[in-house]
Amino acid sequence: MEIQLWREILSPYELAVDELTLKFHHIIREYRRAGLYSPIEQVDGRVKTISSILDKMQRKKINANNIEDKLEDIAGIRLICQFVEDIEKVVEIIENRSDMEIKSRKDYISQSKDSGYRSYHLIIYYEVNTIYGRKKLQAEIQIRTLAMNFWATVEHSLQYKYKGNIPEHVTDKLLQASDAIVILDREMSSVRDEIMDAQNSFRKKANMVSDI
Ligand code: 0O2
Repeated sequence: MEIQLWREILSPYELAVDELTLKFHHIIREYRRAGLYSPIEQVDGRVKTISSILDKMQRKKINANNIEDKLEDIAGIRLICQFVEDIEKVVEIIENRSDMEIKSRKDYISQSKDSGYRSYHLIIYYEVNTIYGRKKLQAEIQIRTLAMNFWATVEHSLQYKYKGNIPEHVTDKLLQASDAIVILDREMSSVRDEIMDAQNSFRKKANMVSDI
């Protein structure tokens, strides 16, 4: 496929990622301005690179005619939470929005992947307006804790380094680390209320100073 054609295909996805990122950032701002704890801590977004699309097409035997149908994560948003409990709240926020329609979900938190990967995935339908008109496209939203994200980031780098064939002694370590993260998230949850209180008072104080 020619580069110009790729640009045309990916352009609405760039718009979707920009809009969704902005909207989730604004949710954080709204919570904080209201003096409330935000269940979303960080927002990240990306459009899948052409080489990564081509890899996945080959891996999943996807035909060039139905890339947009079959590849649900051309637009990807990652929402990072501090605590496991926040993930449910974030899903609820998305469920209640009129501009995002949930198509499907994958709960890799209750049941982690064999690799040890944990995250909650939503595939949504989202409409963008371009100069050619309206377009309803799919986007993947990954929701996970800071600790789960740390694990996924490290594992992703190792997948890249070993080209998908991570040596067994390293995968064993990763599985152990994944279990340790469940324990860490559980421990952090047990002090969630205190941490939330502390952060709220800290933010209120910081806001008062910046208002002067
Ligand atoms: P990238 O580079 O992040 O875009 P699969 O059949 O498992 O390949 P599928 O059916 O598309 O994937 O859906 P799934 O399982 O929900 O995975 C989608 C995305 O979740 C992946 O996209 C990764 O971002 C992330 N993910 C899934 N499994 C793992 C894992 O074991 N480790 C890490 N670090 N991330 C994972 P891509 O396109 O594979 O990769």
